[in-house]
Amino acid sequence: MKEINFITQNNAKVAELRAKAKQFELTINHISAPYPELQADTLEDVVRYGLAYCQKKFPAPFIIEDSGLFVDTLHGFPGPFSSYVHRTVGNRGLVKLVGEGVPARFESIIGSCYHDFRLFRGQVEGRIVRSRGRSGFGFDPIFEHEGRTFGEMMIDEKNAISHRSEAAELFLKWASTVI
Ligand code: ITT
Repeated sequence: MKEINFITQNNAKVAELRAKAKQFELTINHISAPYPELQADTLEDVVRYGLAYCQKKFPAPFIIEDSGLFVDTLHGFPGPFSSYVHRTVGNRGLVKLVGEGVPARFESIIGSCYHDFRLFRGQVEGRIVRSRGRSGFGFDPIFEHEGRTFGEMMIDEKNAISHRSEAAELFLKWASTVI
C-alpha cells in the first residue's frame, strides 16, 4: 500500500481525504503540525509557500491543502482570509456581513510534494444561509448546495460534491499511477 503524509492541523480534512482514498490503493498518514500560512491573494500562493516550507521539515511524498469560501458580491472575500474571518466573526457574523441567500463557492487547492510540486484544484457552488446542521466543520452549516447545507450532510454525501473531494480525486488519480 502506498503511503502519503498529509500535513494539517484539521482532523476533519483528514477524515474527508481518508474516506476518499478508500477507492484508491493509498493510505493517508496524518502529520498534525503547523506551517506558516502566507497572507496572500490566492490559495495557490499560500499552498506554494507552504510546500516550500514543509519540504525542509517533512518526508515526501506529502500533501497540504488550503481552502476558502469566496463570496462574489464581496469580490471573493474572505477567500484566502477564511480562517481569520472564521476565527473572528464566526459563522453568525459572516451571515450578517454578507446576507442570507448570497451566492458563494468553496475552493480547495491540494499541493503535493513528490519529485516536484503539483497543485490540484476543486470548487463547489452554493449560497450562504442561516446555520443548519451539525456535521462537518468551519462554514459547513452556513453553506447550502442544492437545498442542503454541508452541515446537514454525512461525510460521504459531502465527498460526492465538495471542493476538497474534487481536488482530492484529481490528486489521488495522479498519485495512484505515479507514486
Ligand atoms: P490547515 O492546518 O490544513 O491549514 P485549517 O483549518 O486552518 O487547517 P484552511 O486554512 O484551509 O484550514 O481553512 C480556511 C478556513 O475555511 C477554515 O477556518 C475553515 O473554517 C474553512 N473551510 C475550509 N474548508 C472548509 C469546508 O470543507 N467546510 C467548511 N469550512 C471550510
